[in-house]
Amino acid sequence: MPNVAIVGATGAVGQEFLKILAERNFPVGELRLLATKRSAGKKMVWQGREIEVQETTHDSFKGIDIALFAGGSSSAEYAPSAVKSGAVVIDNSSAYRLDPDVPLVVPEVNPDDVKWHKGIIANPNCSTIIMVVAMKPIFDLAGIKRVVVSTYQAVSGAGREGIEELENQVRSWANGDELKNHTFPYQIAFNVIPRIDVFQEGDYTKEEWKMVKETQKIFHVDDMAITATTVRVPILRSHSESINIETERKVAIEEVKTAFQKAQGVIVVDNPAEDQYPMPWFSSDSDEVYVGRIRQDFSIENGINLWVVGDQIRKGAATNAVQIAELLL
Ligand code: 2RA
Repeated sequence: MPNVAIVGATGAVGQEFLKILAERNFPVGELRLLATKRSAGKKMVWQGREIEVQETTHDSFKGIDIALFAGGSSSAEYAPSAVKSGAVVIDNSSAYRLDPDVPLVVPEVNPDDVKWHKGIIANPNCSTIIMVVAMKPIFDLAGIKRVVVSTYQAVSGAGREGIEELENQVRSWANGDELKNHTFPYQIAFNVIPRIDVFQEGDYTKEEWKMVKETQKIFHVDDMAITATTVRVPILRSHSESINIETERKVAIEEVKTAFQKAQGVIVVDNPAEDQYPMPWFSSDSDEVYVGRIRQDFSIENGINLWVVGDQIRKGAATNAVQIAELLL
């Protein structure tokens, strides 16, 4: 059985790794939990085993077969050491995603890309993963010419601090206290913030460029036209996305619906007559991407509109990484 290390084991994604490894009965020999110095010494119980969290160092990976990195700056620092020790790294940070020597993998979309890894496999950004799972059935059916996406991203995308900030602000508001913000640039409770991560080229944010460039890499279509607006909303842990797709070929909307019914990793919730559509409150804590509001875009020749929701911590991060590890096995 492979020996597995989790780097960033005490954070929101790290904790989800523990849950998902257990839920999916992933075979684990030794489980090594690594984190910053601050968390070292903490004890955690996983599947009846008590495990002490260790500080991540360059020597932490001896004997490890698979290293799951939860994200953050530790990846750029320690992933090369893990690879040198003989581990395969599955990395949830953005450090290696666009590196041409590193496959960027969503198992429902491009599973074969794991085959050419050289020690590191990158897990895409959460909003990208959720979008590409929903794009895949349409891509296979009719080809994709252009995508216009607007996201409604949960505070969990900013980790445990993001979740705590929203909870604290709601509590402060209920108590009549001042609302304080540290993680987000403005108050997030009862607000939406149309900026995730830093501004970059053309006044697009880093998150928006991730959705463009990562999607092109995953589908191996460098010139797929994609434009994104990414927005933080006061939701705890599922991201929602309004996706407009222009296809290469004309397809009937019924064909699209049938393709979604058969698609891997997708649950269709689309019954306007019964007022049913995906919503983040109901999709949280599950591994599938929920697709609904499937309808023709009447403003162009070959257009489709979708409303897509997925748990950011699970399919958007930890589940996708564990699925990649399953492909490796
Ligand atoms: C966010 N995409 O939602 C980020 C997390 N990877 O902030």
